[in-house]
Amino acid sequence: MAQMTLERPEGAAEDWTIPQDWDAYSPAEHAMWDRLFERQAKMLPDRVVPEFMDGLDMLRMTKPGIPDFEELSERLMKATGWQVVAVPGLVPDRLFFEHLANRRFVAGRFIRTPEQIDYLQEPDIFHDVFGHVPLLANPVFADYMQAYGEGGLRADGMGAIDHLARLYWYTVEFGLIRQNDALKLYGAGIVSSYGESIYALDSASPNRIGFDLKRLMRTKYRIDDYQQSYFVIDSFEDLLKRTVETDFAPLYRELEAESDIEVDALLAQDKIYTRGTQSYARAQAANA
Ligand code: HBI
Ligand code: FE
Repeated sequence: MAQMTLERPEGAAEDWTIPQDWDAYSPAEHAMWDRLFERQAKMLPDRVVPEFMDGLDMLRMTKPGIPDFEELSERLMKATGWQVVAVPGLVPDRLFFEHLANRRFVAGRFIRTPEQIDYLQEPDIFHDVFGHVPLLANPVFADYMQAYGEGGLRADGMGAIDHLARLYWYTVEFGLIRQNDALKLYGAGIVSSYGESIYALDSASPNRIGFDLKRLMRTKYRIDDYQQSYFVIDSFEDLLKRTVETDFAPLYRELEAESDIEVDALLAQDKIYTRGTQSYARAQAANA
């Protein structure tokens, strides 16, 4: 998503990191984390890719309260060389890529309020840490996230961030995976959302399309509501292979010459798992 110019917030370091200041969290903030965690932990086990649950366990995220980034990073570092650093909110794209390329995952330190429990504009600590961090303990996905950061730095130099951002959106944030002929969740934006964890697998409304890099990078996405299309990968190994083996420079040139694809469109060449009715999106638009 094209970003307004962000100003470095008061007190943030050159790389926009801030102390997590774990001792400053209130009991209410810890309780909010526990409430969100319990709701997801109850409903995810047979929906989410098993590697996600393995990551939760290995990182001891199952213990109550907001995770302490220092403890989390110590375990994560041993597993895949990643660490979690606190930032005040969205950081400029280039910096975001820098952090990923150096195996640093930037996470908001704030947590949503009870009024925001089912929708908030900016990623909070539950989205970032519960949604994104468990899979960073998986070596192949950890490599993919670093490769994405390196790719982002190159894309920045070619004015191709918007196309590359779609890859992040439709995999890291809202990706689905096929395992033994069942579809499972792995995208952080889905697994950190109660409603979308149900909708993304069970609803007849959205399209579910086999991963195709170029097709995906032409496809627009929703930032304000559930996705109208999801892309399905066959494995993290396959996702990593398809991206690191691609020379993006010619791909970006081809993309320049091709039109965007609408969020609800299906193409003749698509490998279609679900031809969505888009009934949810239509109902939302009617009530808007
Ligand atoms: N900053 N803190 C933070 N978290 C993100 O997920 C994030 C960001 N900046 C940019 C960004 N994501 C996306 O636009 C990337 O695809 C570039
Ligand atoms: Fe995210």
